[in-house]
Amino acid sequence: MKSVKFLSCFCLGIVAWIGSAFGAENCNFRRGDVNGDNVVNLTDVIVLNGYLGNTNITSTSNTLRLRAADVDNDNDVDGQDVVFLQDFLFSGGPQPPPPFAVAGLDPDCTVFIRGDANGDGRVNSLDPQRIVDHIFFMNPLCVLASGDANGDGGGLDSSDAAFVIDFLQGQNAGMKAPFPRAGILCDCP
Ligand SMILES: [Ca+2]
Ligand SMILES: [Ca+2]
Ligand SMILES: [Ca+2]
Ligand SMILES: [Ca+2]
Repeated sequence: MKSVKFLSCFCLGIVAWIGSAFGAENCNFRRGDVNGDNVVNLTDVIVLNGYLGNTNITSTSNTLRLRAADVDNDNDVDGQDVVFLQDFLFSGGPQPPPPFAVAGLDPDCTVFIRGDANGDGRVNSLDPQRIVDHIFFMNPLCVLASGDANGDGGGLDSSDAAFVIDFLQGQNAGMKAPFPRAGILCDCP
């Protein structure tokens, strides 16, 4: 029954994704640009506060760009990032670490949440869609490990999309770490 259910979800997903399948995700970000509008301002503080105030990991609201939300680059997303961003914007504090002046990729360690394939800080119905987008439509995930929902060592396939669907339906034990708090993937030399 589980495989039938997954196939049903899978086919519905294919229809839903077909329109956006060829628009590759832009993985570059500016640290502190929490809402991804390429400007770092008060709106980002508000969005970050909204995210932190809603601790429901499966919520479809209060999402953000998780990598940009680690404003102080300490590999976690928490209240300290709000303080850092406010200090920078309004009190002459230091600017966020790179990438900041110009959008780019994280030069050292990238925060991610397992199962949060689209990097919006939540694990919800958009994430199995994003995994299939990666597998079948050549739209690579920005952080490959985020899509390895079943935690089988980095392999990414349709079983990871199924794992997220089962998780959302309360039918498995849930994700391995990092989850629900962000963890890190280091590409350091
Ligand atoms: Ca912004
Ligand atoms: Ca942080
Ligand atoms: Ca997500
Ligand atoms: Ca996997």
